[in-house]
Amino acid sequence: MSDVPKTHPRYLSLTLRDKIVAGVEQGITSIHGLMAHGRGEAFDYLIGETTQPFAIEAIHAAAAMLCLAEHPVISVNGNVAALAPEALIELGQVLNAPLEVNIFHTETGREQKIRAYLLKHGASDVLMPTTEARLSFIDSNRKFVHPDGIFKADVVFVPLEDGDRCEALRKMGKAVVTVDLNPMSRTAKQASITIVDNVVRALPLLCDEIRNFNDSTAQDTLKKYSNAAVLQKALQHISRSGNGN
Ligand code: PTJ
Repeated sequence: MSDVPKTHPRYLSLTLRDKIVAGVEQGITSIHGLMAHGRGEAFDYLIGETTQPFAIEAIHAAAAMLCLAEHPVISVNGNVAALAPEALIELGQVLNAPLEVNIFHTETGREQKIRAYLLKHGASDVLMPTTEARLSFIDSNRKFVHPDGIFKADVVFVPLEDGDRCEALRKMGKAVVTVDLNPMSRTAKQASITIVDNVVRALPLLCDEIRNFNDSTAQDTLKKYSNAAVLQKALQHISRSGNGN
Protein backbone atom coordinates (compact mmCIF):
# COMPACT_ATOMS: atom_id res chain seq x y z
CA MET A 1 0.00 0.00 0.00
CA SER A 2 1.17 3.54 -0.72
CA ASP A 3 1.98 6.13 1.94
CA VAL A 4 -1.01 8.45 1.33
CA PRO A 5 -1.73 10.25 4.64
CA LYS A 6 -5.25 9.81 6.07
CA THR A 7 -5.59 13.62 6.14
CA HIS A 8 -5.29 13.82 2.34
CA PRO A 9 -8.57 15.23 0.94
CA ARG A 10 -8.72 12.41 -1.64
CA TYR A 11 -7.66 9.68 0.79
CA LEU A 12 -10.56 7.30 0.07
CA SER A 13 -10.24 7.56 -3.68
CA LEU A 14 -6.47 7.03 -3.46
CA THR A 15 -6.99 4.00 -1.20
CA LEU A 16 -9.18 2.41 -3.88
CA ARG A 17 -6.43 3.03 -6.44
CA ASP A 18 -4.04 1.21 -4.13
CA LYS A 19 -6.43 -1.76 -3.99
CA ILE A 20 -6.66 -1.97 -7.78
CA VAL A 21 -2.87 -1.66 -8.15
CA ALA A 22 -2.43 -4.39 -5.50
CA GLY A 23 -4.95 -6.50 -7.45
CA VAL A 24 -2.82 -6.19 -10.60
CA GLU A 25 0.36 -6.99 -8.67
CA GLN A 26 -1.26 -10.12 -7.20
CA GLY A 27 -2.49 -11.28 -10.61
CA ILE A 28 -6.19 -10.86 -9.68
CA THR A 29 -7.00 -7.74 -11.66
CA SER A 30 -6.27 -7.39 -15.37
CA ILE A 31 -3.95 -4.54 -16.39
CA HIS A 32 -6.94 -3.30 -18.43
CA GLY A 33 -8.77 -3.03 -15.12
CA LEU A 34 -6.65 0.02 -14.29
CA MET A 35 -8.21 1.88 -17.21
CA ALA A 36 -11.70 0.72 -16.32
CA HIS A 37 -11.09 1.98 -12.78
CA GLY A 38 -9.92 5.37 -14.05
CA ARG A 39 -13.07 5.69 -16.10
CA GLY A 40 -15.11 4.88 -13.02
CA GLU A 41 -13.20 7.48 -10.97
CA ALA A 42 -14.09 10.19 -13.48
CA PHE A 43 -17.80 9.39 -13.25
CA ASP A 44 -17.60 9.09 -9.47
CA TYR A 45 -16.13 12.60 -9.36
CA LEU A 46 -19.06 13.84 -11.45
CA ILE A 47 -21.70 12.24 -9.24
CA GLY A 48 -20.07 13.73 -6.12
CA GLU A 49 -18.39 10.58 -4.70
CA THR A 50 -21.43 9.84 -2.53
CA THR A 51 -24.43 7.57 -2.99
CA GLN A 52 -27.15 9.65 -4.66
CA PRO A 53 -30.95 9.18 -4.40
CA PHE A 54 -31.14 7.53 -7.87
CA ALA A 55 -28.72 4.86 -6.60
CA ILE A 56 -30.76 4.33 -3.43
CA GLU A 57 -33.87 3.84 -5.59
CA ALA A 58 -32.05 1.24 -7.71
CA ILE A 59 -30.60 -0.52 -4.64
CA HIS A 60 -34.12 -0.83 -3.19
CA ALA A 61 -35.40 -2.43 -6.42
CA ALA A 62 -32.27 -4.59 -6.78
CA ALA A 63 -32.81 -6.03 -3.30
CA ALA A 64 -36.39 -6.90 -4.22
CA MET A 65 -35.35 -8.52 -7.51
CA LEU A 66 -32.52 -10.53 -5.95
CA CYS A 67 -34.65 -11.67 -3.00
CA LEU A 68 -37.51 -12.76 -5.26
CA ALA A 69 -35.14 -14.66 -7.57
CA GLU A 70 -35.24 -18.44 -7.56
CA HIS A 71 -31.58 -18.81 -8.40
CA PRO A 72 -29.59 -15.58 -8.00
CA VAL A 73 -25.85 -15.70 -8.80
CA ILE A 74 -23.09 -13.15 -8.14
CA SER A 75 -20.60 -12.76 -10.97
CA VAL A 76 -17.07 -11.73 -9.95
CA ASN A 77 -14.43 -10.12 -12.18
CA GLY A 78 -10.89 -8.95 -11.44
CA ASN A 79 -11.83 -5.40 -10.46
CA VAL A 80 -14.61 -6.14 -8.03
CA ALA A 81 -12.61 -8.97 -6.42
CA ALA A 82 -9.77 -6.55 -5.65
CA LEU A 83 -12.02 -3.70 -4.50
CA ALA A 84 -14.58 -5.43 -2.31
CA PRO A 85 -13.96 -9.14 -1.56
CA GLU A 86 -15.59 -9.06 1.90
CA ALA A 87 -18.71 -7.25 0.69
CA LEU A 88 -19.13 -9.73 -2.19
CA ILE A 89 -18.92 -12.63 0.25
CA GLU A 90 -21.41 -10.94 2.56
CA LEU A 91 -23.82 -10.45 -0.35
CA GLY A 92 -23.53 -14.15 -1.15
CA GLN A 93 -24.29 -15.00 2.47
CA VAL A 94 -27.31 -12.70 2.95
CA LEU A 95 -28.79 -13.86 -0.37
CA ASN A 96 -27.71 -17.48 -0.03
CA ALA A 97 -26.36 -17.15 -3.58
CA PRO A 98 -23.15 -18.54 -5.10
CA LEU A 99 -20.22 -16.41 -6.24
CA GLU A 100 -18.97 -17.29 -9.72
CA VAL A 101 -15.72 -16.11 -11.30
CA ASN A 102 -16.29 -14.74 -14.80
CA ILE A 103 -13.66 -12.59 -16.50
CA PHE A 104 -13.27 -10.93 -19.87
CA HIS A 105 -9.50 -10.75 -20.32
CA THR A 106 -8.00 -14.25 -20.45
CA GLU A 107 -4.74 -14.46 -18.53
CA THR A 108 -3.34 -17.80 -17.43
CA GLY A 109 -4.24 -18.62 -13.86
CA ARG A 110 -6.14 -15.38 -13.10
CA GLU A 111 -9.48 -17.14 -12.57
CA GLN A 112 -7.86 -19.50 -10.05
CA LYS A 113 -6.17 -16.58 -8.29
CA ILE A 114 -9.50 -14.74 -7.92
CA ARG A 115 -11.06 -17.91 -6.49
CA ALA A 116 -8.18 -18.40 -4.02
CA TYR A 117 -8.40 -14.71 -3.01
CA LEU A 118 -12.13 -15.01 -2.25
CA LEU A 119 -11.62 -18.24 -0.31
CA LYS A 120 -8.85 -16.56 1.69
CA HIS A 121 -11.27 -13.74 2.57
CA GLY A 122 -13.85 -16.22 3.89
CA ALA A 123 -15.96 -17.44 0.95
CA SER A 124 -17.15 -20.99 1.57
CA ASP A 125 -17.22 -21.90 -2.12
CA VAL A 126 -16.63 -20.16 -5.44
CA LEU A 127 -17.96 -21.51 -8.75
CA MET A 128 -15.63 -21.49 -11.74
CA PRO A 129 -16.20 -21.19 -15.49
CA THR A 130 -16.48 -24.51 -17.33
CA THR A 131 -16.63 -25.71 -20.92
CA GLU A 132 -19.72 -27.79 -20.07
CA ALA A 133 -22.02 -24.77 -20.05
CA ARG A 134 -21.82 -21.78 -22.41
CA LEU A 135 -23.79 -18.59 -22.80
CA SER A 136 -25.34 -17.97 -26.21
CA PHE A 137 -24.93 -14.69 -28.13
CA ILE A 138 -21.35 -14.09 -26.94
CA ASP A 139 -17.91 -15.03 -28.26
CA SER A 140 -15.54 -13.81 -25.53
CA ASN A 141 -14.16 -15.76 -22.56
CA ARG A 142 -17.24 -14.64 -20.64
CA LYS A 143 -19.28 -17.31 -22.43
CA PHE A 144 -17.77 -20.08 -20.25
CA VAL A 145 -19.98 -20.46 -17.19
CA HIS A 146 -20.84 -22.97 -14.48
CA PRO A 147 -23.91 -25.19 -15.13
CA ASP A 148 -25.18 -24.67 -11.56
CA GLY A 149 -24.28 -20.97 -11.50
CA ILE A 150 -24.74 -18.29 -14.16
CA PHE A 151 -26.05 -20.82 -16.69
CA LYS A 152 -28.96 -21.78 -14.44
CA ALA A 153 -29.51 -18.32 -12.88
CA ASP A 154 -32.71 -16.34 -13.32
CA VAL A 155 -31.11 -13.16 -11.89
CA VAL A 156 -27.39 -12.37 -12.24
CA PHE A 157 -25.63 -9.67 -10.22
CA VAL A 158 -22.94 -8.32 -12.54
CA PRO A 159 -20.95 -5.42 -11.12
CA LEU A 160 -18.88 -3.25 -13.49
CA GLU A 161 -18.19 -4.88 -16.81
CA ASP A 162 -18.39 -4.45 -20.57
CA GLY A 163 -21.82 -4.58 -22.18
CA ASP A 164 -21.52 -7.76 -24.24
CA ARG A 165 -22.36 -10.28 -21.57
CA CYS A 166 -25.11 -8.13 -20.13
CA GLU A 167 -26.75 -8.14 -23.56
CA ALA A 168 -26.25 -11.92 -23.94
CA LEU A 169 -27.72 -12.63 -20.50
CA ARG A 170 -30.76 -10.48 -21.28
CA LYS A 171 -31.26 -12.23 -24.64
CA MET A 172 -31.18 -15.54 -22.77
CA GLY A 173 -34.09 -14.30 -20.67
CA LYS A 174 -32.15 -13.62 -17.48
CA ALA A 175 -32.55 -10.47 -15.41
CA VAL A 176 -29.36 -8.51 -14.72
CA VAL A 177 -28.58 -6.24 -11.78
CA THR A 178 -25.46 -4.16 -12.33
CA VAL A 179 -23.41 -1.51 -10.56
CA ASP A 180 -21.86 0.96 -13.00
CA LEU A 181 -20.73 4.52 -12.37
CA ASN A 182 -21.32 5.36 -16.03
CA PRO A 183 -25.06 5.75 -16.68
CA MET A 184 -24.35 5.86 -20.44
CA SER A 185 -22.53 2.52 -20.69
CA ARG A 186 -24.05 -0.34 -22.68
CA THR A 187 -24.26 -2.40 -19.51
CA ALA A 188 -26.07 0.40 -17.68
CA LYS A 189 -28.62 0.73 -20.48
CA GLN A 190 -29.19 -2.98 -21.01
CA ALA A 191 -29.40 -4.16 -17.41
CA SER A 192 -32.76 -4.68 -15.73
CA ILE A 193 -31.57 -2.60 -12.77
CA THR A 194 -28.52 -0.30 -12.77
CA ILE A 195 -27.08 1.05 -9.55
CA VAL A 196 -25.13 4.15 -10.61
CA ASP A 197 -22.69 4.25 -7.72
CA ASN A 198 -19.25 3.07 -6.73
CA VAL A 199 -19.38 -0.66 -6.07
CA VAL A 200 -17.57 -0.18 -2.74
CA ARG A 201 -20.37 2.08 -1.48
CA ALA A 202 -23.27 0.21 -3.12
CA LEU A 203 -22.50 -3.33 -1.91
CA PRO A 204 -22.87 -2.72 1.86
CA LEU A 205 -26.09 -0.76 1.23
CA LEU A 206 -27.45 -3.59 -0.92
CA CYS A 207 -26.64 -6.11 1.83
CA ASP A 208 -28.50 -3.94 4.38
CA GLU A 209 -31.55 -3.67 2.09
CA ILE A 210 -31.58 -7.44 1.62
CA ARG A 211 -31.42 -7.97 5.39
CA ASN A 212 -34.46 -5.67 5.78
CA PHE A 213 -36.31 -7.16 2.81
CA ASN A 214 -40.08 -6.88 2.99
CA ASP A 215 -41.79 -9.54 0.92
CA SER A 216 -45.18 -7.79 0.92
CA THR A 217 -43.96 -4.66 -0.92
CA ALA A 218 -41.32 -6.23 -3.21
CA GLN A 219 -43.57 -6.97 -6.22
CA ASP A 220 -44.96 -3.45 -6.05
CA THR A 221 -41.45 -1.96 -5.88
CA LEU A 222 -40.47 -3.85 -9.04
CA LYS A 223 -43.67 -2.93 -10.87
CA LYS A 224 -43.06 0.76 -10.22
CA TYR A 225 -39.33 0.69 -11.00
CA SER A 226 -38.11 2.16 -14.31
CA ASN A 227 -34.42 1.71 -15.08
CA ALA A 228 -34.58 4.24 -17.93
CA ALA A 229 -35.98 6.84 -15.50
CA VAL A 230 -33.24 6.13 -12.95
CA LEU A 231 -30.52 6.50 -15.62
CA GLN A 232 -32.12 9.77 -16.71
CA LYS A 233 -31.97 11.05 -13.11
CA ALA A 234 -28.28 10.12 -12.95
CA LEU A 235 -27.56 11.96 -16.20
CA GLN A 236 -29.45 15.04 -15.01
CA HIS A 237 -27.43 14.99 -11.79
CA ILE A 238 -24.16 14.77 -13.74
CA SER A 239 -25.12 17.61 -16.07
CA ARG A 240 -25.97 19.80 -13.06
CA SER A 241 -22.64 18.97 -11.41
CA GLY A 242 -20.93 21.25 -13.94
CA ASN A 243 -22.95 24.08 -12.39
CA GLY A 244 -21.58 23.38 -8.93
CA ASN A 245 -24.17 21.11 -7.29
O1 PTJ B 1 -11.46 -8.90 -14.83
P1 PTJ B 1 -12.00 -8.78 -16.23
O2 PTJ B 1 -11.07 -9.40 -17.26
O3 PTJ B 1 -13.38 -9.34 -16.37
O4 PTJ B 1 -12.08 -7.23 -16.61
C1 PTJ B 1 -12.90 -6.36 -15.86
C2 PTJ B 1 -13.02 -4.98 -16.55
C3 PTJ B 1 -13.71 -4.04 -15.60
C4 PTJ B 1 -11.62 -4.47 -16.88
C5 PTJ B 1 -13.81 -5.18 -17.86
O5 PTJ B 1 -15.07 -5.70 -17.56
C6 PTJ B 1 -13.92 -3.90 -18.66
O6 PTJ B 1 -13.12 -3.59 -19.51
O7 PTJ B 1 -14.94 -3.14 -18.33
P2 PTJ B 1 -15.25 -1.70 -19.03
O8 PTJ B 1 -15.81 -1.93 -20.39
O9 PTJ B 1 -14.08 -0.78 -18.89
O10 PTJ B 1 -16.42 -1.20 -18.12
C7 PTJ B 1 -16.26 -1.00 -16.75
C8 PTJ B 1 -17.37 -0.06 -16.28
O11 PTJ B 1 -17.34 -0.05 -14.87
C9 PTJ B 1 -17.20 1.38 -16.76
O12 PTJ B 1 -18.46 1.87 -17.19
C10 PTJ B 1 -16.73 2.14 -15.51
O13 PTJ B 1 -17.22 3.45 -15.48
C11 PTJ B 1 -17.36 1.30 -14.40
N1 PTJ B 1 -16.60 1.30 -13.14
C12 PTJ B 1 -15.26 1.32 -12.96
N2 PTJ B 1 -14.95 1.28 -11.65
C13 PTJ B 1 -16.12 1.22 -10.97
C14 PTJ B 1 -17.18 1.24 -11.91
N3 PTJ B 1 -18.47 1.18 -11.55
C15 PTJ B 1 -18.73 1.08 -10.22
N4 PTJ B 1 -17.77 1.07 -9.25
C16 PTJ B 1 -16.46 1.14 -9.59
N5 PTJ B 1 -15.53 1.12 -8.63
